[in-house]
Amino acid sequence: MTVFLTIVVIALIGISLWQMSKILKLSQVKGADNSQVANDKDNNLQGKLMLAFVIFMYLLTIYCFVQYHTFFLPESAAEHGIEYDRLMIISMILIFIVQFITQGLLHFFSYKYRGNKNNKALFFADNDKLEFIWTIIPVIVLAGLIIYGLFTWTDIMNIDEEEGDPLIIELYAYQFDWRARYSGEDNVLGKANVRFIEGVNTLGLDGSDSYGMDDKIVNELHLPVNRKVIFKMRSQDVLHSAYMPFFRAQMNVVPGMITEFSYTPILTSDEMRNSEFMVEKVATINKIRKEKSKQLVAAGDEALETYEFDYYLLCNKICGASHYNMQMKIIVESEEDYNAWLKTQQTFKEQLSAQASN
Ligand SMILES: [Cu+2]
Repeated sequence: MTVFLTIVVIALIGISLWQMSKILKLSQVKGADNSQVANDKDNNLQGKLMLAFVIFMYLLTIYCFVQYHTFFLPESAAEHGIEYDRLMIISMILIFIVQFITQGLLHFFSYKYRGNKNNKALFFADNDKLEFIWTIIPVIVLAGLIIYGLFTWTDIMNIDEEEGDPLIIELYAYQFDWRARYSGEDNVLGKANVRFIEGVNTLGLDGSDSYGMDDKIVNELHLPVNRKVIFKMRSQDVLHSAYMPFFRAQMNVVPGMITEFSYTPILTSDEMRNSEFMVEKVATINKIRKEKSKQLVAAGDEALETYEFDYYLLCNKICGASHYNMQMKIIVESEEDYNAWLKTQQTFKEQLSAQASN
């Protein structure tokens, strides 16, 4: 309702301004310059505005980099992310250089050659050499960038299950949480279907498929460092998106089909926590939390907990009311720690018999 009223008020103000400008035009003194053609004074003003605009944009860009550079992600925690970041930075640098030169020239020439009654345009038909240069250089640069990008993309998206003893894990999304299913001793995920969902069988595993019996369903994703993981993603209800920014990974999770992504984690949670970038970032966050806690305590509320960094799997598709809170902790650890943790988790078969004995 407030939004509607605001729109109505803005529209009414607009209409009254328009009407006022009509009245002003009618009341203008005869003989004043009311021509629709720009005169030298208009051209001067517009030319200077063009120059001022590009200078403002450049200053804003520099300011944003200085002010917000801490919001960039740190080095990639997954192997393919190094290539991915390189492609990103090369593309960004190229775009920046080209835009800096072309936009600068565009606005500077608009200013320098702004309209003037005494100027006469020069007739200039064409210049083959110039046209050749400004066609061939972008063609070569863009083709190079596209080919490089395609190679990087193929490299990242190529999921080879035969290569390097990968760990197979299912990521299961539903409104509004995640589950991970480890494929167990046989490293093969059992078949599943939404129709089988019942009781402890929250992921709809097919009871007649023996591959599924040793599967382990958990709500915290543990990954051994330096081992390739293949994620097979399923959704129970709507479109979700598995987003792991520190691993440079994002893949849509689509009901009715299995999507895949694969990466090799190279930095453990501890290593990332102790990196220079993260130590500084966490210190800043905790400083803000401390300040906020003071206010909360003064108001009789509980103080905020001290923040500690952890990787998270997030949902990056607005999938409903609690989308913002759809997350699962990811712990990257040594092979031994991972194995020890996995041992403590119940298999699907154990879950079923626990349910039966209840
Ligand atoms: Cu979601």
